[in-house]
Amino acid sequence: MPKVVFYYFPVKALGESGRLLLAYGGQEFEDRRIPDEEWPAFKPSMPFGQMPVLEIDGKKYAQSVAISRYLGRKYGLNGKDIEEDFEIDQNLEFLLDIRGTASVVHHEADEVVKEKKHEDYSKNLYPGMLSKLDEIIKKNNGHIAAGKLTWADFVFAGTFDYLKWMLRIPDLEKKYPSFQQVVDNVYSIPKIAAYKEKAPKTDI
Ligand SMILES: N[C@@H](CCC(=O)N[C@@H](CS)C(=O)NCC(=O)O)C(=O)O
Repeated sequence: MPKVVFYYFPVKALGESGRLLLAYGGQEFEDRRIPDEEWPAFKPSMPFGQMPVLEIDGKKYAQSVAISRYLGRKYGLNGKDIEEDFEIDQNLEFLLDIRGTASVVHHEADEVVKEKKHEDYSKNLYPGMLSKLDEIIKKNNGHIAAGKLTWADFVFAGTFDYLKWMLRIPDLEKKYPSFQQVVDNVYSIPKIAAYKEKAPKTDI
């Protein structure tokens, strides 16, 4: 059995999909949740000076989506051919576009500009993007792509609370019940339910 360590901050955010996929694969791992005050000591040892980082027998794997794609392939959660793999990547990229847009607003240093942008995007941008995502998920029977469970569903489920927080829409799943379906499809898997039960509870 390889020695596996998963390094991230004590939140779900960009790290949870990796943790969920390891749990899905039945892979035991050390869940290293590094508190902010300890981070400076770890930062230089990480491939991009950031987390999440997956370590397998001393080899480090970085970038959250690359880690999820890798684990997805390992555990048979990828597409059946390059067409399905493309669809998974394509639809996931769109989810990342939504989060990335909200993240730019979230990290805006000027509070006045930030609030103006948030108001503008909430009215003119997010509804169209979220409706499109809703349409995609409905077409895929409660999944991100390929009409079946794939690693992209784990990325969605693992980052969902973070996405809601970034968008400042705490009841997002009430507006788009299809989003909750993706989350439920992942969290109802027995190994994932068992992981959730013992994992630390965090807001995002
Ligand atoms: N593209 C990277 C982004 C990783 C990232 O932004 N990590 C943040 C936490 S969510 C981080 O490590 N921040 C600490 C730092 O940059 O020093 C990924 O998806 O893994």
